[in-house]
Amino acid sequence: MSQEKYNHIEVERKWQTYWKENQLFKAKVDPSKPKYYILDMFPYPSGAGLHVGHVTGYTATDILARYKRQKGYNVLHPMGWDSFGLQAEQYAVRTGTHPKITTEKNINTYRRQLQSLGFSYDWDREFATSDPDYYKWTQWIFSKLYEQGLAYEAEILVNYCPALGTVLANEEVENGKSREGGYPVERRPLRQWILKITAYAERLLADLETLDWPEYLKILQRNWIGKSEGAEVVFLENESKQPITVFTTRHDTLFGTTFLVLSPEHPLVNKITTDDQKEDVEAYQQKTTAKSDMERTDLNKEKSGVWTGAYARNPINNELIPIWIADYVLMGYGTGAVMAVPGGDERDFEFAKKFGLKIIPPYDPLLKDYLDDLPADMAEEDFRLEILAGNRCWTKGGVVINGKSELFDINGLEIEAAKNKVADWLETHKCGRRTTTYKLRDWLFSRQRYWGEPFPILHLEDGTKRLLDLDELPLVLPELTDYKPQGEGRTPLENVPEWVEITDPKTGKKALRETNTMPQWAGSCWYYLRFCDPHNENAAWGEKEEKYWMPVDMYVGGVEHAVLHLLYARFWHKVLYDLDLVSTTEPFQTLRNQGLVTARAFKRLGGGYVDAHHVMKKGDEYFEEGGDEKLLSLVEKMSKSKLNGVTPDEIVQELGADSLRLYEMFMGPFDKEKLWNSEAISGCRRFLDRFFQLVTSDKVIGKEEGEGMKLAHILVKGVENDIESMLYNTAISKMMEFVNAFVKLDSYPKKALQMAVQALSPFAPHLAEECWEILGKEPGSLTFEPYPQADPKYLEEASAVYVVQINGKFRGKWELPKGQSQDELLEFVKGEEKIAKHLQGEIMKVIFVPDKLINLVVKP
Ligand code: ANZ
Repeated sequence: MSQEKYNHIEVERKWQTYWKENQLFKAKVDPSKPKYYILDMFPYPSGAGLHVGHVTGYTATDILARYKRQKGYNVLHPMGWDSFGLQAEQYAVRTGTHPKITTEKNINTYRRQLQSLGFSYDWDREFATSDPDYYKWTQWIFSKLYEQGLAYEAEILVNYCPALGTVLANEEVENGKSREGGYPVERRPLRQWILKITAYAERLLADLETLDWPEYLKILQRNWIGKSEGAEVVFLENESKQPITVFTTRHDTLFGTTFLVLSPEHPLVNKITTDDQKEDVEAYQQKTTAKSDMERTDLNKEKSGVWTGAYARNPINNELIPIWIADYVLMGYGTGAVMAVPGGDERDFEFAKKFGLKIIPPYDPLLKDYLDDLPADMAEEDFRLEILAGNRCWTKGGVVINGKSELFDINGLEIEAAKNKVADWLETHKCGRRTTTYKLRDWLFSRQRYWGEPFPILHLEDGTKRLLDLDELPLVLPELTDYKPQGEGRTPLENVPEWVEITDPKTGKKALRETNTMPQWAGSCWYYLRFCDPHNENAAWGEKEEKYWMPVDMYVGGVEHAVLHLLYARFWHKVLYDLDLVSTTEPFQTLRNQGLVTARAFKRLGGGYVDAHHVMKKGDEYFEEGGDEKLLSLVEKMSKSKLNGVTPDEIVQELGADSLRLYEMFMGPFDKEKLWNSEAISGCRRFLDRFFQLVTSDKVIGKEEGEGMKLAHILVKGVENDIESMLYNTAISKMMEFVNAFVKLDSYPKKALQMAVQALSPFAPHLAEECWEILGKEPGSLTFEPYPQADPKYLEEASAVYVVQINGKFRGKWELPKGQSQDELLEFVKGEEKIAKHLQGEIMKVIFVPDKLINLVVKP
C-alpha cells in the first residue's frame, strides 16, 4: 500500500535543516567549473512581509538555480535587503518607530519567510544596504564618481514634493506626481548633488544591443535616453547681432521657418526683449515657472506665448522673422530654442494659427504618403491644395518646395537629401553644424531625508570641499530621534549640530558635513558586486571574485524598474569599468521580468476586500457569500493587495511550501500577468500527493524497462527544454501528465521514478529530496546529482502534434505523447481554456485522425 499523503510540515522542516547544516548552497569560487550567477532584484523589506507576488519571481530563479546545479554549474544565488530609502523611512514615520528598528524587524520576517519556502540562497552572503559595512563602500563609490568629475553640486530647478518633504529625480516623477505615493510635485530652485549620467548616454544606449533583455525593456530605456540626431542652426538677432542657436531634427525645413521660439527661461530673452514687450514677457515668464515639463509639453493643451518685440535673420535666405517665447519649448532640451516651421510641425502650426503668424509649407506631399491621412470626405487633390496653401500642417515630407533663395536651392529634394544639403551648407558657412542631443538629464542624487547614506564630503570654511578618505569611512548616519521630513528643502540632519559642525581632523579647518542623504537607488546600484565578495573588509569586492562571478547571468525582477534602478546601475557599472574596477561593460547579461500577480477582489463599502472566489453574483450585483452587503469590483496588483488568506505563511502552513511554489509557477507563463486563485493551490498539493503515492507504492520494481522508462525519458527531456526557456507552467503540465500515465502502469520502475524526482526537484525540492531518500539513493541530498540525460531511443516518435478544430476551424495544436485515444484527447482538450470556451454547445460529432487531428462539431 502506498502512502496517501505526505506530511509537508515534517518533510519541509527536515530538508531545510539538512540543507542548512550541510551548507549545500554555499557558493565558492572554483575556476574548474563553469559559473552561473542568478540574481533576484532584492526586496525592500516592507512591514507587510513577503507577498505572493514576490514568491513568483523568487521561485522562478530558485528553479533555475537548482536546475543549474544539477547541470554541473557552480551557482551563485544570493539574497539581501534594499533597506535604505524613502519607503522604509515612511513606514517608520507611520509606525512611529525608528527606521533602524523597523528595518531589522522586517528583515527578520522576510528572511524567515524566504527560508520557509526552501529557496536555495547562499545565506552567508546576506547583507542590507543600510548596514554601515555595506554603505561604507557605497560612499566610497560616490567618492570615485566625485573624483571623476561625475558628481557635482548645483543650484537647479528641482522636482520638489511637499508631501514627501524631498526632491525627486525625473525618473521618480510621473505625470506631475511622485511615483511613490502619487503626491503632487512642483518645480523650485534648490542646491543639489547631481550625477553626470548624461556623460554615458551614448554608451548606455549602444550597449543595450549587447544584452539579452526583453525588447520592450530596451525600448523603454532607449526612449528614456532619447537620442535625436539633427543640427544646430545659428540665427542672428537683428539689432544686437546676438547669436541664437536652435536645435532641430528637421533642418531640411529651414526655408519654412517663419519665427523662432525661445523657452521663457532662455538667458537671451531678457537681453533681446524690447521695452514695449517687457511687461508682457516678464508676466509670461512668471506664469511658466510653476508648470511641470509634462504640462508644458502636453500636445493637447492650448498654445500660449508672447512676442519679444525682436527679430532674427534666417541665415539661409536672410529673411527677418519674429522671436517669440512659449512654454512648450523647454530650457533643458537641445538649446532651449527652436526654429518654428508651422507648415511642418503641429505645435508650431497651432501656435502660428493662434497668433496669426506666417505659414510657408516646406513640402509638396507625394500622393503615396498622404493617402493614409486623407479625411474620408475629402478629395485627394483638395487635400494637397490645402497643404500647399498653408491651411494644413504636413509633417511627412515629400518634395521640397519654397526651398530656394539667392544663396541656395533645395527644391525638389526629398527629406534625407535636403537635410544633408542644408547641413553641408550650414557647416561650410559656419552658421550651424550636425549634432546629437539626448532627452536623458543628469541624475538628481540628493534627498532631504534621514534614512539614506550620508555623503562622504566636508564643506570647509574656505569654501572648498574635501572628500573623506577611505580610512574615514563609513561616515555613519547619526542616531536621531526626530527623523521626520522637515519640509521647505531642510533636512533632518541639519538638526544635529554636533554631527554637522566639526573641525576637520585632517586639515584642522572648520567644516560642515553635507546634510542631504543619497537616494534609495544608491545602494542597489552595486549590490550585485558586493554579493561576489560580501565579507571583504579591505575592498568593496575582490578582483578574483569579481572576475569569476560577473556578469550576472540571469537577473529577474519586476518591470517597474525599467528606467530607474536598471539605468542607474548600468551607469555606475560603466564608471567602475572605466576605472578598471570591474571586468565587464554591463552588469546584467540576461534579464527577465516576472508578470504581475493580480487578484480579482471586491471592495466592501465599509472597508476591506473579499477575494473573488468568495463572491456571489445576484443579478448585476455582487455580494459576499452569505452576506447582503453590495460589493464593488476591482482588480488589484497583488503586491499591494490587502486580501485575506493569501499570505505565503498561511499557505506554507496549510499545504506546504512545495505546493505554493508549484502553484505560483503553474498559474501561467512566468512573464505574463496572472490571476490569483487561492483555491487552486490544493490542486497542486493533490498532484504532489499523487507523486508521493507512486514513490511509496509497492508496485515499485528494480527493473529498468518498459513503458515507465519511456515516460521518464520523455519527461526529463521535456522538463529540461521547458526550464531552459523558463516555460515553467508547461514543465509542470508535463509532470502532471507523467503521473496520469504512470499510475496506469502495472509496475513502476524505480529508475524511472528517480528520474522523475530529479525533474520535479527544482520545483518542489523538499518533497523531491524525501522521495529521493525513499527510493534509496544515498547519501543525502540530490542537489548535485547530475540531471538525467534522456536516451534518444525513447524519444523517437514519442510525441505527435495534435491539431484541434472546432466546426472545421483551427483552434490550436498541442504536442502530446503519441497514441492518444479519441477519449483521452477529448478529455485533454476540454481542459484547455482556449478550447473550453468554444465548447459551450453540445458536441454533435467527433472526427478523429490518430496522432494528427481532432475536429469537434458543436451545436451553435
Ligand atoms: C524644426 C522642426 C520642423 C522641428 C519640423 C520638427 C518638425 P525630438 O525628435 O524629440 O528630438 N525642439 C527642439 N528643442 C526643443 C525644446 N527645447 N523644447 C521643445 N521642442 C524642441 O524633437 C526635436 C524637435 O523638437 C526639433 O526639430 C524642434 O522642432 C523641437 F517640421 O525644429 B524641430
